Amino acid sequence: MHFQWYPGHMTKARRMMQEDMKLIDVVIELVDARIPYSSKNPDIDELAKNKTRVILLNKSDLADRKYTEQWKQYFEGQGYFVTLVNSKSGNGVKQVNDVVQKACHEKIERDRKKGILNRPIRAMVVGIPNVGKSTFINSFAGKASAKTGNKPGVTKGKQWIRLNKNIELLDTPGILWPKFEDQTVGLRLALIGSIREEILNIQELAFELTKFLAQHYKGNLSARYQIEEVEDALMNMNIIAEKRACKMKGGELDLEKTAGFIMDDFRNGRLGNITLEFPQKMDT
Ligand SMILES: Nc1nc2c(ncn2[C@@H]2O[C@H](COP(=O)(O)OP(=O)(O)OP(=O)(O)O)[C@@H](O)[C@H]2O)c(=O)[nH]1
Ligand SMILES: [Mg+2]
Repeated sequence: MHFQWYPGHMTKARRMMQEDMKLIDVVIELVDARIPYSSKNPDIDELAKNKTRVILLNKSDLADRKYTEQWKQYFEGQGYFVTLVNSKSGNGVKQVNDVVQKACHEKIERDRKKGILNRPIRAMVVGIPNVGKSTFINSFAGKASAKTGNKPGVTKGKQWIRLNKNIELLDTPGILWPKFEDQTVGLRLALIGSIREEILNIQELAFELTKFLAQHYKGNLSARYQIEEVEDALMNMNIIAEKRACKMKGGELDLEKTAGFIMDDFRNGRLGNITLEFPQKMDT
């Protein structure tokens, strides 16, 4: 499978983010809890060096809780402050404030010694496309943000959104690029739907998914489609097509269509809570 990427204006965006870094205290990085490694940008470590780092394991509602906890510990072991969120429902979003306060504890203490009290922490939200940055910001900010978000008259310079009395957010969420060169990463991003559909072969994706499920989540397909699962991934796709009477005009099984609804079910959590990569394999 070949993945095409569109790095385009990447260099410029990177330079802008580098500038913005000077203005902030803490970087809040969103990763997808189903693929915390593959959805994490490698450049950010260089860009955000010397910054306090918070990782949000977003879309945790779709991931496998057991592994999400393992990923949390994994990143904590690397010095990050980590918490689980579901930005869509708002679950865990409130706790982000506490985590950010904790992460910035030293800075707050330093301020206090200098006599600066209650200066809001300045944060930047970053993450790869589609990871949920906007959803998170909206959820975190609540309704109040609209009022204070766009100050009229500020034509140049940065704009800050006051999330609450403790945190201000630089208004442009930083878009980062995933690890382009790694095809496994590409596959996993495609599986969760982070890469544009048109450039991918849906049947191949569904095949890779069913193969993975047979290895790590045996029984999930049976539960969803009421089938007897077998070892062979392609065979399972055929069985599902048969079960759903998913056929073309000539009576042949329509695997394209079958692949489509399998992927759709997966991405919407209807195949269960699934994590596609595990921390113990990422330690290299
Ligand atoms: N299930 C679930 N879906 C989520 C969650 N957070 C975001 N989404 C969905 O993910 C999709 C992308 O969310 P956005 O907030 O637009 O992502 P983004 O990072 O701002 O994307 P770009 O602006 O393209 O970089 C939307 O369909 C959201 O509803 C979550 O925690 N759980
Ligand atoms: Mg967005």
